[in-house]
Amino acid sequence: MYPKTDIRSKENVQGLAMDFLSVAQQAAIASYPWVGKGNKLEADGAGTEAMRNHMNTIEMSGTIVIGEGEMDEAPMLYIGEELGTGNGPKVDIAVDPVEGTNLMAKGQDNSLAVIAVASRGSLLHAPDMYMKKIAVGPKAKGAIDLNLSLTENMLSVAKALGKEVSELTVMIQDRERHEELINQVFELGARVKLFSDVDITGAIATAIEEMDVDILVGTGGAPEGVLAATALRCLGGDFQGQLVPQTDEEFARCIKMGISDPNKVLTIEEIVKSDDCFFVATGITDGTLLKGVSKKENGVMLTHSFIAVGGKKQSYQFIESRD
Ligand code: VTB
Repeated sequence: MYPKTDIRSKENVQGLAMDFLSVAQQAAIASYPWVGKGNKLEADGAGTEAMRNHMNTIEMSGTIVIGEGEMDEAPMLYIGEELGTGNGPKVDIAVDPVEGTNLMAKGQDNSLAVIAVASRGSLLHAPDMYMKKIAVGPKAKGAIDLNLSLTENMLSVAKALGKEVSELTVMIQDRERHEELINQVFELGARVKLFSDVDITGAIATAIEEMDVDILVGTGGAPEGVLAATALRCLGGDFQGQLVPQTDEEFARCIKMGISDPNKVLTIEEIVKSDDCFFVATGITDGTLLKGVSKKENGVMLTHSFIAVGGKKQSYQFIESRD
């Protein structure tokens, strides 16, 4: 029999991975009725409620460090909310019950339910603001520096990968603020892969060979940055992030959340301080990483999930499940 309780009694965070896989699956299934219905709030509410209910049954003492709100904004999962039975491992939890809410409300591809879990105190408490990000897969670990230009990073990543710089593919969110980054890719004769939303998928793609992406770069949400950094830590890739507080108020919020130098470039080890972590995602709508939820005969719900666990193995799995 699977020695579930033994793993937990050793306070092993990773022993919770299968429980959280189920949390992500249930959140995706709960949001499914809202796909393409133009109602972001209902979709988010359904996913959130499913996550909360399932997380509360898990033998752990969990604290939300990245959620949907920064205060008690019920029904959203809020930062500081405590979940689980109170027994078992003490963990930090980052969630996005519906990542890509706009996409899913419009019935478009690439929305996901995502969760990152790590031992207590090891995830950056990122405020909901922009973060500059760069991500690469395992072969280019150590070859990135967000203090340098994208051109310099591309030259260094190409060298690490043993490729010509013109052979690189760089994923960038299709936004006006990224015009300068996109031009740098073109000037080197390399390829961009622009996407509308969900930069977590782009970051993960750098660590999965079949997805043919070498670098993810751009400015997106800081919470999504922590989720992506956890995935890459598990996959053996690399990630750097720099918060971009745009007002005095945002700067003050960083300080309040314990970030003493909000303008500092943070390494993956500073964003996710432990290998005792894991990342789970379940597709809501079809996407480049995962297929979405679908309803089969007799009401059976088919889901597709991705799970990566930190530590020595740095492995990942794709899981198809019928519920
Ligand atoms: C970013 C990105 C997310 O929304 O937060 C983006 O990290 C918001 O960017 O993955 P804009 O303000 O330019 O719309 C996502 O794409 C989806 O939540």
